[in-house]
Amino acid sequence: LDPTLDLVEAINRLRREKNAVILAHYYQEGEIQDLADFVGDSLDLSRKAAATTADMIVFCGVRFMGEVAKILSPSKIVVIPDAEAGCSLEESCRPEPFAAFRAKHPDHVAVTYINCSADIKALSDVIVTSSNAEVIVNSLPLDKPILFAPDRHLGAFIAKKTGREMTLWPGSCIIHEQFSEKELVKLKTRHPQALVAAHPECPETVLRHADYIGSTKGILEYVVKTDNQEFIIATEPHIIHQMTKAAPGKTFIPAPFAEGECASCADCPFMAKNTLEKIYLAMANAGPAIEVPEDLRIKALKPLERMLELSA
Ligand code: CIZ
Repeated sequence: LDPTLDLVEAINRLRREKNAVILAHYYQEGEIQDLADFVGDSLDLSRKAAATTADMIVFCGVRFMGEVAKILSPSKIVVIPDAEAGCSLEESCRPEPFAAFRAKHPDHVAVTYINCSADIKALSDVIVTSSNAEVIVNSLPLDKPILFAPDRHLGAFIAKKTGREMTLWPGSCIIHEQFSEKELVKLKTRHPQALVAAHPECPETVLRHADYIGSTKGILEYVVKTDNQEFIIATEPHIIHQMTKAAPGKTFIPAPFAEGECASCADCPFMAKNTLEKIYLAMANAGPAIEVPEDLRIKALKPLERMLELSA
């Protein structure tokens, strides 16, 4: 690439020429969030993907999010800046062992977190995000036990909230898993006025110190509307970019990992693969493009549509 190229200008030109819409997750770098047409969580971004009239969807997040966009909008070109932007939760749940897990519990409803591959979605009854998991689980027939995959912390949190019996897949997010209870307690003593907002992918040992537990969107709304100046944020810290924009006078402190760990270690390494340069190239080359074989797409679409209906 020409080093003098103004990437933002070039991306804006391609956005017009290709009739593209740029979607960015809250965990993206601030400069990517600022460039996007829509910034949000995977639920809101899937709704945008399903409703768009654009010809090209540029999904700045991780691969499974682009895959959801393609499943919902198969006639669109869906590109992602980096084909290697995976997800540890997706990795933890492979189709063969998941099919065996289902087969072992034939009377259970399979409720699956959106952080998984299209193959796993195709084997599921309903998909959830952290924004709608509680509502969706509450809507399921009471006589049906539930299988929840792949995030065991989110599953345990939802089981506790809803009082539903759940068998959990043993997966977790490499980032949320590492927030340290001990360091969080130490941080709270240094900031006694700070309220703690945590994502339900965090272990229970962290959640027990939280004043609010919710999805990225929920946490964002909480810090904006709560009459307090200081918050400790236990999720991927790039969401602080939106918090600072929405509540400029407030202070947001990223929750810590274990003592001695780097300050930015809670940055998701998969989300961080996306850069302005790669966005520009993905738009110019119409790739890496997400492709989902039609038979798989139809199977994965069903539980996604069920999610959209149940959380409308
Ligand atoms: O659903 C999402 O976008 C994720 C990965 C987290 C959240 O809470 O929004």
